[in-house]
Amino acid sequence: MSAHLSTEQINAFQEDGYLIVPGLFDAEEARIFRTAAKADKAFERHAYDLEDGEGGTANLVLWNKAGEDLWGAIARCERIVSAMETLLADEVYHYHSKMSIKQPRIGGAWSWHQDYGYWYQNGCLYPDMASAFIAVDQNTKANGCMQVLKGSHRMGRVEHGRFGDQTGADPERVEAAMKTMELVYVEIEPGDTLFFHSNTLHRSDQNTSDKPRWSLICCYNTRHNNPYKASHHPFYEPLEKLPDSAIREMGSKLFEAETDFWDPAKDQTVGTGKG
Ligand SMILES: O=C(O)CCC(=O)C(=O)O
Repeated sequence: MSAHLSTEQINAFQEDGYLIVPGLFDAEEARIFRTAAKADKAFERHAYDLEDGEGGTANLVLWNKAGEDLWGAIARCERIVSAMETLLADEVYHYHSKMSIKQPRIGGAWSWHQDYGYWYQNGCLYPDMASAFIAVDQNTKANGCMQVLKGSHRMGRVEHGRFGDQTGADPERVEAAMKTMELVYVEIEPGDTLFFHSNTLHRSDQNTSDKPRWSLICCYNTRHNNPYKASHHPFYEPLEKLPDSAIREMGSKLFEAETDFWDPAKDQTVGTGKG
């Protein structure tokens, strides 16, 4: 599928704060993602736990550099990067990627938050940032698919922190927003992609099913929004785009050799572990 977004798709992203592109990656590419992800022991070794406070545990594997491997090829592919540049109206660079893993029955929930709620702390002046959430497994309500609050990016950044026993966006604001904005469950098939703005409120439930829910999330910042201070995510550096065909070519290459995984225990800079 080409990277070209229609005017309707661009308008929908601007209006709603998200855009779902079914089949952005075809069945063969989706099969490569799933096979490579599940076979790669690096994900087991580098995954860290995020307790959801309700008895579940979400796992995250995070890396900053989009390298010369399959995961780098996805993050750098023309299809995603050009779409991001269209949606954010500037050159973009790779801010980080992460594999969000919810194991069957125990995979944890994510509470309501905006990514910019956290990325703001990293010295990014503008919310001109976005993510591409690519389904590796089928994402359903039962296995804890993403939920977005349609149009919530237009609220601007909501205060984030610890509120009672919850961490995330201010629950009073979220509750008010939920009265006027539509809650959308992003049930998608492998290879389908959700583009979402960094101020879009999102969450997901625990995985109560027998099926895993793995999703790859590639996050981008714009060149004009180069952070004014150092954090656990990078400053602007030009992203070398790859042709879409690189995904199939890289499919068989090793993952870990190229990837500089982030370990929260070894990093003293500000960071919540939530990406
Ligand atoms: O994987 C999910 O369900 C949510 C992940 C997320 O919100 C995040 O990484 O910021």
